Amino acid sequence: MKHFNFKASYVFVIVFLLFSSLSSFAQVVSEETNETVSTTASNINWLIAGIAILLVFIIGMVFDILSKVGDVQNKPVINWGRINAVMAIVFLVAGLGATTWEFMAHSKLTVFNLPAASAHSDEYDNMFMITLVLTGIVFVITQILLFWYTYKYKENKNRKALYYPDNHKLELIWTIIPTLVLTVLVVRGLIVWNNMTSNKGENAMNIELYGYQFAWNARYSGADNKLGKYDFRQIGVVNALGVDSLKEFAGDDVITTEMHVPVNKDLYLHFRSKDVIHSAYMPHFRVQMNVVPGLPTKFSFKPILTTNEMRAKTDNPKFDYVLLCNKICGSAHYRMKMTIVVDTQEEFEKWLKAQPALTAKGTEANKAFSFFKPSGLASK
Ligand SMILES: [Cu+2]
Repeated sequence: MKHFNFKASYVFVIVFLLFSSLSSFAQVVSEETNETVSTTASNINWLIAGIAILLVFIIGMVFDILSKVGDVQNKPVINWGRINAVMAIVFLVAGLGATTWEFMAHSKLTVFNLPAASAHSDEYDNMFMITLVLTGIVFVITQILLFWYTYKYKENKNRKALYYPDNHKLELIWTIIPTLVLTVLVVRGLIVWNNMTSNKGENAMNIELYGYQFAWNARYSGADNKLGKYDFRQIGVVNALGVDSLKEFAGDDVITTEMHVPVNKDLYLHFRSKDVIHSAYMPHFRVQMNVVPGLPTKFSFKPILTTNEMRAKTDNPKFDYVLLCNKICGSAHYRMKMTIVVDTQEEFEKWLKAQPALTAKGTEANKAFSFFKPSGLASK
């Protein structure tokens, strides 16, 4: 920019004036409707707006004077081209430095530093890292080129811009290479995803996770390993999940507020929401699934480390696996959390037997049940 355009600064000031006065006006109106709020805050807002407008005016006038001085001397006082070029390099170095720092500082806080806690964790992490490294390399190269060329080709009176409308070879290269790379990433991702989410067969234990504002319930399928039917019309104070306990398979179902799962056992999770869209997120197991009203979703996984083993490995006696909601679903979304306890087989069976089933008959059936002996399913 050769001269600072004073007309542009006028437009900027008018827009700023309009915006700040409108927002202050809105604040005053909203405060007048609430008598308990004092007008001090709105007075301060007006003061800040006034000072800001004054500052913009003063800065605009200083640049205008400098540009006029440049006109008189026939030599610009401020070399905007050079300032822009230097700022590009400053931005590049600071940006890459900040990115590196961000990765070093925050990667220590991620679950990637903990041992893999589910059977599919390694495959998932591997895929994540490949994508991160590939996109990271492209990110660094493109940022360096972008800012370096901004610096290299800064304004120069002795240089004329080259008219270079298109280059088919270049466009083919930057279309085909990303297409091939993305195809490989997406296809591999699909294979891993299908493998992760598919039902692992009859031996997988069916558990339902029921989300609502703002908590979770787990429902175990009991001795028959089949979740009983539910009906939203039956949801009420007593029957929070709307499970029809008179229907087939429902009597032995167990509803809990803490989730216990046995280690090294395939689990088949069924997600259901009562009200809005939630997202069941179990970061240590690399599991996340949307929980949508009216649309049951599913996910399967196998925990491979018990809570106690994880506590020993991480040297953190307070460690707990968690189920979080990863979708902002309302005012208390942040506390929509449930503890997950990964037990040994014996511990889990003992815990489950201590939980009451929906009906007394179901409790009897569960007492004689062992999840790890499908042939031993109790009935009579
Ligand atoms: Cu939620």
